[in-house]
Amino acid sequence: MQIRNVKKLDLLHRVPENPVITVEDIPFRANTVFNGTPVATDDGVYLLLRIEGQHGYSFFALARSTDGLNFTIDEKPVMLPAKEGPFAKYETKGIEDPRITILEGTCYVVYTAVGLCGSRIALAKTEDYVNYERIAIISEPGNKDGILFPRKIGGRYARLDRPIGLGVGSMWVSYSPDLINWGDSQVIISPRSGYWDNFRVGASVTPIETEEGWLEIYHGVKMTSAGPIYRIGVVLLDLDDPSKVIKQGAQPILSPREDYERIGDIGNVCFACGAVTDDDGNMKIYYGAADTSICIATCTLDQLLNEAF
Ligand code: BMA
Repeated sequence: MQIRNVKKLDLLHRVPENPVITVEDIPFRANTVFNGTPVATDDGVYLLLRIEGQHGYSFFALARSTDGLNFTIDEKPVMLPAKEGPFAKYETKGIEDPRITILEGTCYVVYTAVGLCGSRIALAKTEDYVNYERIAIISEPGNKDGILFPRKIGGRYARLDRPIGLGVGSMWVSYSPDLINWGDSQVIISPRSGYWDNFRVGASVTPIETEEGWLEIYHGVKMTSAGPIYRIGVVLLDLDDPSKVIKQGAQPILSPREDYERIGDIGNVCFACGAVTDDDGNMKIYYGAADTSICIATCTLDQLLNEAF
């Protein structure tokens, strides 16, 4: 059933142009496009897109926009799974779900390297959004949804990630002196029994620093007899010690309801990979819908801080 008026059901507002990027916008043959991570540039907003090719594995392409809404996609992919060198054996099944963080003036991309031994988090950087330099694989297998914090915390670099322990996906924080060696890992939030995020939780958007704490927009998965449902929620973390939860939204801020979120290669998925906030606090949250298209939902930072908890 298609709900006619979803406006009152979710805190986030879908833009009427949704889906803003579909596979028909890609200038080469592909299967789907989803889970793009945005970055505000001097030219507007760029989105590093996850594209799944028709061969079945994922890689990245670049979309450019002056208004953050209408995008043009570069003619060729910008980052493909490594075919040689030390990364190759960890990317045989593709590269997925990039997340951009600007840290100390450098654009870093944390992505999931998928190989025969499982999923690992990898780190790369770029100066022009077209050429990417791989730096290191920074986790063991069984990990994904890695995102760097935009500044050091207590003198150390920090990241969120989602290791799978005993089949349970929780959101963790880890620290590093050099972005390559990571440790002091602590769990932050775990699936909540009886809630919309009862199966898995993981970081989605680069943590947003506010006076009240780090605002993290995360994804929560509910497992049902018909399969998983991916929704978007919020949690506020202590600025000095992000393993401490200040508060967590009891309800999601966006749930799959529209056909483009319900129907696709993986139905019932709203999966954010980044947000852009302007000087007035207006936010555009970029999310993959049904693993088949890229969509945008809006709100203000104040609304998230005041109404989402
Ligand atoms: C997660 C990730 C995402 C994907 C989501 C829904 O585990 O792999 O890339 O969008 O599942 O299929």
